[in-house]
Amino acid sequence: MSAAAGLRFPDGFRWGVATSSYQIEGAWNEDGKGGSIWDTYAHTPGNIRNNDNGDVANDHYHRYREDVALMKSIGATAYRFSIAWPRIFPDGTGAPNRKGLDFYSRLADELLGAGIEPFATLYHWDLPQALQDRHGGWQSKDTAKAFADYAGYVAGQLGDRVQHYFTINEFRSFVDMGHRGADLDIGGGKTYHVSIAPGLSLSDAELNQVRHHAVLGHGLAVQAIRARGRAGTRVGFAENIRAAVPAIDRPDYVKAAETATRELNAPFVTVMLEGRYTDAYLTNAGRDAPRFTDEELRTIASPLDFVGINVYVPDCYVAPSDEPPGYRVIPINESHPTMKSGWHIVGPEVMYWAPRHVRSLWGATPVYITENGWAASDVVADDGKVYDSDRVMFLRACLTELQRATAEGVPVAGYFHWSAQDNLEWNAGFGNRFGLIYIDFKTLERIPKLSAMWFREAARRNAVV
Ligand code: PNW
Repeated sequence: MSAAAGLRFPDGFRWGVATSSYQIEGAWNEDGKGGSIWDTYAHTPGNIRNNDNGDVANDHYHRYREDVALMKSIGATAYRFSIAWPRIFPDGTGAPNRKGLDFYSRLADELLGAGIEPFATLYHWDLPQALQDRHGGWQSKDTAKAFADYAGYVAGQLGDRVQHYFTINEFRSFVDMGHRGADLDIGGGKTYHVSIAPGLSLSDAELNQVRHHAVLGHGLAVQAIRARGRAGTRVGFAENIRAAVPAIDRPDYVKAAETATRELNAPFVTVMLEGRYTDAYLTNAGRDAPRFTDEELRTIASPLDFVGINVYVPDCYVAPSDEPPGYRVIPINESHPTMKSGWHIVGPEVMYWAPRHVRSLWGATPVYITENGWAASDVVADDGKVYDSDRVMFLRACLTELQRATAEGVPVAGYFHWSAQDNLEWNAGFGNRFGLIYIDFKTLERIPKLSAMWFREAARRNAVV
């Protein structure tokens, strides 16, 4: 027995894989589906590398049976997928489209039949275009209300088979990158600019208001799901938390990292778990602060059954400081390793610190790692196999850190790898591969990679291997 075989996870730990609707489904205009802001964005030349789009993508809409069988074969016990809002409400609101719902109903049945627990995300960025056109999408509170109606409807319809719901995936990504564009720190003082659908460039005040509407939509959806779901329905969010890593594991550094994490997440995680915007956030925003009521804050902080965090990268490394705000962000060396996507600074220790901070700051229990993954330039070798040794290295390093958190009592209930399969990596197109399963985007053939074998073995032993 290798030493690593001793790194076991708690009993009942979920070994999951994750995807999202626009990135894998295809069938963009079938069975009554309405257009989404991603259909519009991807159909506009120049927005996506190679002008790739999700019209066909992995054709998962037609191949979901094969995909569920593959997930089973690689040992997944849970699957986090997203529901495309415009399949259910083609116009955003109004009459539901039965055929759209039927797809997710069939998918849920297929998963349960394979012994895989379905976890549904209600919003993974494919907003009905009709809502963007009608009132500027998330710029309007009406979108938050429409989202709650849609979320409650789905929970009512699927709640007999789907128990776990994530309201919104990555508030920070879709709000900030979609409504402003974000400059990501890629080390050496350099930044990388990304912009995604709907591709707006709002003012500070407008952006802060969109952020507020997004967390309000989450809170309203939590209430709607509770009202219309079944007994046993559980709900939370899935946010790419900004986790600060203490440069050194020493109490003063850890305190600095916790302080930084609370402030860095002020517009999203912090307000959803505390029911207030931090003083520093409101002071810094000044006249551009969001407009809100106390009642809205209570809605935003509706009690949750779990917290989901997407963990890829350390947001920053910090040291203590005697000056306010009590921490100092350390510059990142230009030589610091990054993964293929460029914006991914490699730092597996964030997989320990992120859930630990969530517990120490907010006492949240349980925590799910709703995404973690590695972009690579995978190729098919002469023998027809895909040897993603770099992804295996990353997986082992991240799960070793996660196991350390669970061994110290941080309540992590499961891990979802991003992604089950290679897919449309938003504006980076099909070139940035994140899957455990390789997709040949010409033939749509699926090939489990070396990392899928690693995942299966880890899931089977419930341990780092
Ligand atoms: C997440 N960034 O997106 C999403 O939830 C997935 O849909 C996506 O495919 C996955 O991570 C891999 O990228 C992000 O630029 C996209 O900082 C970009 C950033 C972060 C998250």
